[in-house]
Amino acid sequence: LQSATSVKEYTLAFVLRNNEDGAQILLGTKKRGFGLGKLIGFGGKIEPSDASVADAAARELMEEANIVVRGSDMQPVGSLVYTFENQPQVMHMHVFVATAFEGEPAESDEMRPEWFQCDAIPYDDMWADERFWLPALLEGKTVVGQFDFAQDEVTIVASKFDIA
Ligand code: 6OG
Repeated sequence: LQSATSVKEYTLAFVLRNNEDGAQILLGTKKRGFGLGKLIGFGGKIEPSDASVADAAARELMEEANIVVRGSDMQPVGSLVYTFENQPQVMHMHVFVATAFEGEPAESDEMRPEWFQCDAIPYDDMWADERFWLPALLEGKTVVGQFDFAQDEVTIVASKFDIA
């Protein structure tokens, strides 16, 4: 596994709901920047002004999907490190699940939100690591691990993760 010379902290939050169609997950198509065109959860860099990691996750959900989740309703469910070949900076992503929220998801400059059935998540449209751990999170489990990506941002060169 590739090692770090500097680490940037990120959040990633998945909002879940139950309706007459069954369990659903809120995902968004990334409209700009890193991961353009990919379907992902909502999140971004933790800012010095964020009071906590959970608050950072809540802020990103507000900015990107226009929904309100209280920091205390952000359930920490994962800690994942990403490296990219020939890139000394690594990402540390704090993963959350929220089942309580207020508001209707709405499109932002950065993301186009959409509800998906939890049993029909289009993993082919997501970062390649998600298929390995998101199903476990939907069963109430947690994940800790590392994924090393090639420069193409598609190929996973090495990985090590624990689901509990
Ligand atoms: P901004 O740079 O737009 O935040 N993210 C990843 N998520 C997964 N599952 N796999 C990856 O593989 C990822 N790389 C980044 C973290 C980017 C958002 O995308 C997530 C952030 O929530 C490398 O601010």
